[in-house]
Amino acid sequence: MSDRIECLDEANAEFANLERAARWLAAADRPVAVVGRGSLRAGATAALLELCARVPRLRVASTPGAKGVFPERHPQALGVWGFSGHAAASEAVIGSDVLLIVGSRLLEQSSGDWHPRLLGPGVVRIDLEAARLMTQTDQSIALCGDARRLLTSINCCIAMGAPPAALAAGAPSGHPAIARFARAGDEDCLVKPQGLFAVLSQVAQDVPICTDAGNAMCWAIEWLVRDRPGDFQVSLDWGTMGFALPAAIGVSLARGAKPVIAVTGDGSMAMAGGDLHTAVELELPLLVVVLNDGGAGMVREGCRAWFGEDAVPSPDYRHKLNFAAYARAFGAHAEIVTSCSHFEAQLRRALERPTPTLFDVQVDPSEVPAAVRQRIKGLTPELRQFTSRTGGGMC
Ligand SMILES: Cc1ncc(C[n+]2csc(CCOP(=O)(O)OP(=O)(O)O)c2C)c(N)n1
Ligand SMILES: [Mg+2]
Repeated sequence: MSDRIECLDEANAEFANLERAARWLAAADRPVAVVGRGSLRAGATAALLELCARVPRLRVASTPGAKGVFPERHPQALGVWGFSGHAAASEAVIGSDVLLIVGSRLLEQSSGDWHPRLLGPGVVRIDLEAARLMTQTDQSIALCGDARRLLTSINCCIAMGAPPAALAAGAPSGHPAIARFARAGDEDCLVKPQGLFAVLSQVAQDVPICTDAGNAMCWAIEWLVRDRPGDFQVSLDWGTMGFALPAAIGVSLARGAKPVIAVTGDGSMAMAGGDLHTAVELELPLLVVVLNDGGAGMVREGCRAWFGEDAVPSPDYRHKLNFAAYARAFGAHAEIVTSCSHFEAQLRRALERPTPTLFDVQVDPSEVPAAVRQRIKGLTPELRQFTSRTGGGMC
């Protein structure tokens, strides 16, 4: 009997919290949702879209690893909050009056370096793990359980309440990277990575993409637009070089040998490229895009900031690798790419090919992702005394 009363008490408490969360969201002036990989696992996309329709002022940012769980071309999408994310998302999260956090562990990469805004006021946090939720106060609401179920319940509460608030003029504008695509071109036969990701966003809209540690990961989080949950895979916690190619083989097999794209660096490909042999043997329609910048790009600027021009070991390779020749030796089709227009044409063809294709893309090494530049600030001589970092590495 007491068990049943406890159960009823818990259900009543949850309902009161759901109702309060719904009231906060519906009445907010600047509501923002941060959606993490928990929403992906819960299959919460439809519930999030419904919430957006019911709360037209709501803007939605995803964490880097959950890119695509909320369609980035949606007018209420903010892009990515956290590591290598978008300034507009960061401003919106920090300036929000109600912040809904759905299924995120809020680690370094997904918390904006543990930004104090996440501690309240006006925070509604949904998580499957009770231990991750903060103690509830009158400034915050903690909801423990499946993200899809709880969001659906919030939607019901909003539906039972007042009609949705009017759309704030000019507020939602969609993913910030889309507006910049047109400006990212090529120069001097070297491909701008931003332009490359613009092409991937447009031509490979429905093709899953796995990205490696290194600059590929940063460019992708910032510049790739994803609209479907599960179409973006990245090893963020471990940041392991060599993740993308085997991950892409796994995703392709899991989806019935469908095309999948692995975006990797020349260093990562030198480490784990042998897996291309598996893709050739399995006759998978895999596309491997190697950002060939002649070195360990992600650590290049950091090394310079820390050790100067004569860093040992040098992040630049003495011998630029020829991955087209390497791929052909395995029996894959290969292209050397020196412009975005060439890449676009060849990408369309490769998507029709039933077997692996490798693109050896000659990227401009002088392009440094914003996230890397940001981190290097902590390595500059003036700031060295305040940092606990002991080397020039980025990861
Ligand atoms: C297994 C492993 N070793 C080392 C690192 C540290 N690390 C991160 S990025 C990077 C350089 C990656 O070079 P590349 O694959 O060419 O990518 P780029 O940044 O040049 O695009 C290194 C050494 C790591 N993350 N994982
Ligand atoms: Mg490289």
